[in-house]
Amino acid sequence: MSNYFANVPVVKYEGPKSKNPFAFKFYDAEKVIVGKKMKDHLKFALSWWHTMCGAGSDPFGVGTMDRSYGKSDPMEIAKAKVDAAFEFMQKLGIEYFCFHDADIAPAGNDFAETKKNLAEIVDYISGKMKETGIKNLWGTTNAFGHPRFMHGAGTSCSADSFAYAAAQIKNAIDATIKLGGTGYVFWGGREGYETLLNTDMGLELDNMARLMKMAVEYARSKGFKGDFYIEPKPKEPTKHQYDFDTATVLGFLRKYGLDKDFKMNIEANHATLAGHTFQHELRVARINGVFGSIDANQGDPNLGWDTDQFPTNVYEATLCMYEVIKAGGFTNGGLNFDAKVRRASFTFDDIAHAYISGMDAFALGLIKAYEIIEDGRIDKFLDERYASYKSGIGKDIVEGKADLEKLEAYTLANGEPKLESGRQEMLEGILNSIIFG
Ligand code: XLS
Ligand code: NI
Ligand code: NI
Repeated sequence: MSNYFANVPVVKYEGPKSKNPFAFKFYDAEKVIVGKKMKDHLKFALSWWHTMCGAGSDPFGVGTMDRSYGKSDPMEIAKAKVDAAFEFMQKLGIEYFCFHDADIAPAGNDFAETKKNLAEIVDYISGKMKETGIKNLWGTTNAFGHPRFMHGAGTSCSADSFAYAAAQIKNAIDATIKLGGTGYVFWGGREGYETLLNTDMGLELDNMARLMKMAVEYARSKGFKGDFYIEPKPKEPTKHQYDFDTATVLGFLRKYGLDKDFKMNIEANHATLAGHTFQHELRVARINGVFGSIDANQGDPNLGWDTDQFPTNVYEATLCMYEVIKAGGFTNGGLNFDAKVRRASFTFDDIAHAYISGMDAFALGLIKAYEIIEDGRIDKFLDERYASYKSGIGKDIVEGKADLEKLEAYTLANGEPKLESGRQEMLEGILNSIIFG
């Protein structure tokens, strides 16, 4: 094993009283909770882009972190990143990783060279995976960073840019299949618009669907059995992103007949950018049978952009895990930390602290979500709140045995509805008593 994270030991569970910054306080990987190990409930994944590549630059300043791992040749840097990534995952007990093609291998002078670089690094990663048992959660392509995608990729006005994106997707799918990934993500980085004055929205959406269909057909023809995901986000980098939120994406998938192959990769900070809660997005996915995977992070309520902070908010994590449990848990998906340390947290130690805090927050979230379910008061309240649909006229409505005339007759006979309190404050108190009790 390499030793890039020299101060970081193999991180162990020491319990809530531990003051060791390099120990888990709540995440006890092997502990069985309701029939499954914590690590299998949570399926934590490392995001290659933020963790191995992100150097801390922002619109006002250059990077503060050296991510060259002591090398200068781009392919050597890429291999050192692989060594460092596997060292980090082994030390933290993280069993999955997620990547963009561009994070793992450098671009060459032309597409053929880029393709060759990617294949070489994929082989190198493959070797490390065999040695360590670490797995790929999902892969994707970066079709938003390069100037050739300034107008979008699948939604570009340029058919050549569309073709280039398609070529990248083909190779990123090959890489994902080679690495045994169980998912392939579409995050519509620049699939949106800045102004409708220059945008043929209808053609752009049709083309985006065409590209996704091509990806599904190609991957399935190569034996890919995993899930495709769309990762909704309402804005940033474009003013309006087409994959605005889960509900919008569902409409798109159904219109183009893509709903059998695609699920959602829900990102916490994207949910809040869309004016929703994280739990809302998860709930919409769950009730529509398209819950797939999670990009775990958090934003800052005072900042209106995708700050991608490591998630430490236990309320959010608890309500998230409540939805995950109700959705039946993860199958092909998992919890990918699409999160980055702050610019001033520039040491390798900070990355470990960040993951430890995030993993502990979600471990607590898992424990507390099961406590909510075992306690039963919230689920019981919910059940009783809708009891009027279990018998009488409510049952008729649900079973399709009521029409407007019947309901008019019912109303004439029964008069004003008798309503009950929604008890929001009481329920919030129950939640607190479970989280802190
Ligand atoms: C950006 C997205 C991105 C995707 C992968 O906001 O979260 O990181 O997860 O392309
Ligand atoms: Ni993301
Ligand atoms: Ni994001």
